[in-house]
Amino acid sequence: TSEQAEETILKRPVFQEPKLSTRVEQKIKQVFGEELTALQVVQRILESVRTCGDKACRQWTKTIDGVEVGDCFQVSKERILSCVKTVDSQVVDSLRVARDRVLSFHQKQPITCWFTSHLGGQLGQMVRPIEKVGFYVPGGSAPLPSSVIMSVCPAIAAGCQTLVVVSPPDKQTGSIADVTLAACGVLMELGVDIRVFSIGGAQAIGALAYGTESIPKVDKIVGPGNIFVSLAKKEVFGIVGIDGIYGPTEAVIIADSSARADYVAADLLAQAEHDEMAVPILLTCSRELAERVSKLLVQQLSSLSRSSTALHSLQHHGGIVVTSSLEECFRLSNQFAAEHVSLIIKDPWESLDRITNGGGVFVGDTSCEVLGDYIAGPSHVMPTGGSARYSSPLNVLSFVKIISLVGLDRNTCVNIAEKAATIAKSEGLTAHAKAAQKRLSEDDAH
Ligand code: HSO
Ligand code: ZN
Repeated sequence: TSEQAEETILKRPVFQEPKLSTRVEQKIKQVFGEELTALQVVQRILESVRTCGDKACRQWTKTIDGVEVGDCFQVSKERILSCVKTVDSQVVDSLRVARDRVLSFHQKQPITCWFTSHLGGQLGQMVRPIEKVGFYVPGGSAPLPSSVIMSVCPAIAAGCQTLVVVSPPDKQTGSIADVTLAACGVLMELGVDIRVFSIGGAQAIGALAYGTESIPKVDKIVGPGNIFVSLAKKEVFGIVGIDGIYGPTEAVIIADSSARADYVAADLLAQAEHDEMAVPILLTCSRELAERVSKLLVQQLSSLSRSSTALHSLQHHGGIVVTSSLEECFRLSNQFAAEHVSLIIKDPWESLDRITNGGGVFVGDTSCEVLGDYIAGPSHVMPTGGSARYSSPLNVLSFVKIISLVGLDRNTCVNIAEKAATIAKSEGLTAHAKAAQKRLSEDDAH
């Protein structure tokens, strides 16, 4: 019920460092020789990267990832382009279609310079791309070529010049997955220069924030990562910009009796297979739908390659909530502010006004989240953990700065200078007051 859900799956803890698994705790003890919190680990790594550059990066990559990097973290252009040729051509072609759609979507985003004369002279804004951007592409349990497309395309649309992709090398192969490199190659086909480095974790964030001998310092770091990456981004914020702090992925499906239960079950499972911590939630006013979905989840689960991950996510972080009305579904969904909100209801377009929070809204059963994950158009990097209450998915605005423009004419200057001087005096800033008052008479001696 709604009340139970509010107390359980929809209740978010205030952001706190999650408890580390015993495996990770043991690893920390082995690497550092003592028990440390995740934040302490991150602080040590960042400090060593700041002071020792590549040498520290090489050492952390060896001790943490178990990979020996040679002279250089950078993946050569030849290697990237060869992956475009060797990776399954249907995958590469699909990545090209995704690239074109995602780029085209972001090129349409209306972010413009504007000027107005109604306050005297010209006031307005100029828009300039952030020059250098670092993209963190997680390695983890699956290679994520889609994250390359979904993070970098909005930055290309914004006109950013230096694009630096970092991703952890795989333990077995010692390299970034071929398919992830192929995604970088597909973007390079557009004529943009992308530099790719085999480095992950907090050391990658440190390298991008401070710069090392081989890895360039950037102005902003974007993209999701594990808890160490997220804490590192928080730590370097200020030295560089960041897009946000991402937690486990979340989906809320709002469905009524008109929904196809098999679609709803499939969409919940797609979310659940990401991660044991992933959050798949169905909010419905139809008990009958809830029961059918519940049965189908069990049936569909058995055929999945990651069924144990999906089961854990469903059992511990997901659920089906039966509400008394559709209105109640929207209330709960807005309160939860999920990364993804799907509307599988009759006349979904009529309900858009009811949505106040959510990273992305997926309208109707032809717009399932999975299409958004890979190819629809908007970036799949969306706010999680309730941050959709105040932040947005990656988009062109994430990669530009607005520069305010003040170009007053003489008349306006004279009209408002006295008021400015008055406020300045109220602040006790007499130099400010004088600088304003000097503008009052044109024939003042210089
Ligand atoms: N649903 C994920 C994105 C993703 N899905 C990548 C598959 N690959 C977070 O929005
Ligand atoms: Zn997904």
